Amino acid sequence: RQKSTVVMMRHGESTWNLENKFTGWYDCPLSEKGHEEATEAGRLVAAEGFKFDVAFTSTFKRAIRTLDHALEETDHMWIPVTKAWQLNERHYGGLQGLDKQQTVDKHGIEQVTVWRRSYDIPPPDSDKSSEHWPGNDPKYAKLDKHVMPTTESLATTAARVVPYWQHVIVPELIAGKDVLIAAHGNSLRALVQYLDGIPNDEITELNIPTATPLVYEFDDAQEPIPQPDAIAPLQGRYLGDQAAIRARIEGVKAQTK
Ligand code: DG2
Repeated sequence: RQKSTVVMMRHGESTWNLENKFTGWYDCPLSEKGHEEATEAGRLVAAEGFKFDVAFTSTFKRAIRTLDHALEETDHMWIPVTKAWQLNERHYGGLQGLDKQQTVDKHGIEQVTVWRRSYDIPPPDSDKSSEHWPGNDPKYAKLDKHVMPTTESLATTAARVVPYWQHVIVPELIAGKDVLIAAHGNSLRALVQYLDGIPNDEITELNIPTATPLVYEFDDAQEPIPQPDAIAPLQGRYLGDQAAIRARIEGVKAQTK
């Protein structure tokens, strides 16, 4: 057997995506449209006949629900699912809960673009007394508080996403398994930056649309095989109407103008 498949997707639109708020580790649900998008994403995956052996998602209900829709539509509700905090969205620090456009109005587009998309400059810290610090969340009570972030850049997000990929998901590929992942805009940016070798000064331009399946095939050395119709710099291909996908990507960028 030469190839393994990984289909990854960002969750469908969340209530805070709809309200245009910085979300990060805030655990908001999918919006009504988000449920529909996730169901549609599952149908696209089902239409191509993909089979999966294991699935991974974050600890957030927007991603978990998205995965559920995809598992249901592809008739894979039976496979093992791992919910890993390492796949959580990048922590947005002191920006969590703020309106993205109002933040631009206050701090300017340059500063907000640095916070949203720079490689290694994190947003301002969140307060450890606030509800936004995961160390105060009973969900993470059994984890070492030292690993709980007060803010994260893409670089520090990658420092937990990439080792999780290498130590937990790659062994599944080596065992010949096909994998489904539902995660987040920035945790997936960190992952594809690693998989596709995207330079730090180019990852700033990459935006990942909601609930759009992204298909990677891996060779027997677990290296991605460039897919036809991939949108550079990605080697994986998005499923669905390519013009609509490009419009969705632009929509993510336009959340701050
Ligand atoms: C969004 C990404 O995360 O926002 O944290 O606000 O994927 O969980 O909806 P997601 C957030 P941007 O970095 O695109 O502003």
